[in-house]
Amino acid sequence: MDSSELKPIAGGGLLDRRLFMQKGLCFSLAAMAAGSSEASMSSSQRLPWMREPGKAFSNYGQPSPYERRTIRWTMGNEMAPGNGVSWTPLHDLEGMITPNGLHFERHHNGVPQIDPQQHQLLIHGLVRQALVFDLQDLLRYPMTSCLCFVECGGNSNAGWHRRPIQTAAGYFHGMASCSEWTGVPLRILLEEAKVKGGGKWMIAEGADAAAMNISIPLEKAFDDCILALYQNGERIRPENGYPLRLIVPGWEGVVNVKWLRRLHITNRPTMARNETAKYTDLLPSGKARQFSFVMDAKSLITSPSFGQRLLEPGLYQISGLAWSGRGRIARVEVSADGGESWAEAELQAPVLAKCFTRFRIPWQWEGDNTVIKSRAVDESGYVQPEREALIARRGRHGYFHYNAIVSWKISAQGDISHVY
Ligand SMILES: Nc1nc2c(c(=O)[nH]1)N[C@H]1C(S)=C(S)[C@@H](COP(=O)(O)O)O[C@H]1N2
Ligand SMILES: [Mo]
Repeated sequence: MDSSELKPIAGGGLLDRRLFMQKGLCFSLAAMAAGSSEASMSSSQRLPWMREPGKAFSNYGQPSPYERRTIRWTMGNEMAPGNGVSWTPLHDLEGMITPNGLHFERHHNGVPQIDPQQHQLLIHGLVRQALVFDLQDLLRYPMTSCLCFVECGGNSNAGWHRRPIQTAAGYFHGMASCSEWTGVPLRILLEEAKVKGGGKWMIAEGADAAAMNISIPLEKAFDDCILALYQNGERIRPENGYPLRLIVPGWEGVVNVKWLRRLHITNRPTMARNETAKYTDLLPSGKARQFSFVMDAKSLITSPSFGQRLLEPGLYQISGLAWSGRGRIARVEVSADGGESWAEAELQAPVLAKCFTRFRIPWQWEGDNTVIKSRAVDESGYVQPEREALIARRGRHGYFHYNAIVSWKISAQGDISHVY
């Protein structure tokens, strides 16, 4: 390959995003690997698993034992073990879908072990006809799928800390996961119940011991909410709401009520704990933002990122995730010189609304100290803010809804740390 093709298109060595797709681009590492695999093919050097029959079949697959470090990081509460969080290891994953066993978790009072035969959904309140469904009923309705993220409104909250937290990308931003959710469009059931004129809100309640509830405008319920029964093709995991969960695409996690048992149609919100004391943002004016449901655009470089190491100068692929509750990601820009210059990353198809979008860009690292970061722009024109801009807008009393640009510092030795 001719070296002029490796001419940077922005500072810090960012290369044209189409480069990886051009013929003739090969890493020198790839050539070395080919040599060694030839040697291992000779019969005298057959590795143990090539010499004897493998393991028998299994009823349910598990990851390779060599991948046992790709795990959720859990943080419980000693006083109330069922109240806590676990984070998706975004830094160890690729593509856009989160494996079910690695979907993040946020529970207020543990995971109920629900017998699906005894679970029911009630729709009542300001409706002409109150309705009760068991799962057998729901499974007969027409279904649809939505590939979308679920993100806790408290995700990335360490970004508000005065000093940059030093932790892996997923254990900082991984209260966000992305799945194919399949189930019955809520609109169908609401039309069956016939909402009365005054019905403007719905209060969704879970069957967990917290009986967690939250108010959702009916307009959204009629738009794209799903009563989800399946997650990435299989029935929803207990941790994520088995046997029935409300999916509210693009809106903060807490409205995606798990273990859904009741939808109460009302004329106003109920002012539940999670829409008053929590998930609201105290602004510099002294007023609080409330019902800030839509998750603003965010992006994050997952590779290279904190905890990984660049072993030597050379060609790398910067890869990360971007998403927006407002719709599709329009573009992601990457900087490899601390924000002096930016280049557009390649977006991996399909680019779907309210869904994780994978971005990539080739990068020639010369072995210098530098800062890499990404900036998402969504189809509404919203641009992911720098941290100072977010703080100027929201002040310093916030805890929720942090979506500022994330910067990783690369040292001349190739170590990676989190910086503001
Ligand atoms: N019934 C019920 N639904 C719930 C919760 C809960 O504790 N109980 N937690 C909420 C919060 S705050 C979030 S962020 C999401 C987390 O969904 P997950 O655990 O599937 O990732 O579920 C929401 N739905
Ligand atoms: Mo949440």
